[in-house]
Amino acid sequence: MLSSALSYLSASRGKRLRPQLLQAAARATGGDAADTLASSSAEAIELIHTYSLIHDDLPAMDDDDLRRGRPTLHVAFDEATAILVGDGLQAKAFELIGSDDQLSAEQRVGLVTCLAKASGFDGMVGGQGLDIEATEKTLTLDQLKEIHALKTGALITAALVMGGIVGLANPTQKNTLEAVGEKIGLAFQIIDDVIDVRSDSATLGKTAGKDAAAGKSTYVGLMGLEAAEATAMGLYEEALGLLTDWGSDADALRQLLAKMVKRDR
Ligand code: GRG
Repeated sequence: MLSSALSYLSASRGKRLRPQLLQAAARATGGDAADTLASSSAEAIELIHTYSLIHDDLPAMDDDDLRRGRPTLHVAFDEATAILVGDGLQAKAFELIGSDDQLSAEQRVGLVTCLAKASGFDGMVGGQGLDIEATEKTLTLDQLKEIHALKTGALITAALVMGGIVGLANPTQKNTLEAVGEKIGLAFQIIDDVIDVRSDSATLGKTAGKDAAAGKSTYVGLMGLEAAEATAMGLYEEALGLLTDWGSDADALRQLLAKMVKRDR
């Protein structure tokens, strides 16, 4: 059963933004060789992201039946399978990094620690907990930002910082990558709310309008559509501005930042 569920998952890939970000940050700081070296970490972060979507779709969480244009895993199989696949993907992520002998021991420890922190109580899981608590409550903009910084932003920031670890970034570069991650992570989430209103389920590959219908605060609900979009674009410009002094090795990263905000799904 688990292997059929894994085949089902691999037939419906998402946009793979986090692995692309990680590899682009590795290239920006360590060139071509670092991009190649980053492949295990890139795969690992996508596994964590995929696990989070599977668990988020479960009836006890967001209870959704459509993801990446197909029935969610617990609908196509059953809840026990979806829980186990999520758990297994999470463990596999750390195994991939820990067993990559092309990376130094120091890099592996740094990568595992960064990914674990961003996924756990101080990151994605903590944000998901706050998000569940906030259902049916009207939040302030700052409260919404705090939830999304943890739930969505932490993993996006980790992708950039992990790329820096593989690329042997210096402390200044690492700080810049972290700051870029915070800005683009928030912009990405705001655009998610914008396209959730503008788009339909067929384009999104997931149920459109779900958050507002479930009584959740959204950026569009709190700010209005145009202000939300303008805020996201402003954050994107700020993120890009942080990379002004970076050379052509950062071009792939710049292009990805644009892709994260100029999207319709
Ligand atoms: C269950 C521990 C746990 C956490 C779930 C990430 C998350 C936390 C929930 C997902 C809810 C959601 C739809 C958030 C909006 C932003 C987001 C993460 C969108 C999905 O990411 P994409 O667009 O998806 O990169 P693809 O399918 O392209 O990989």
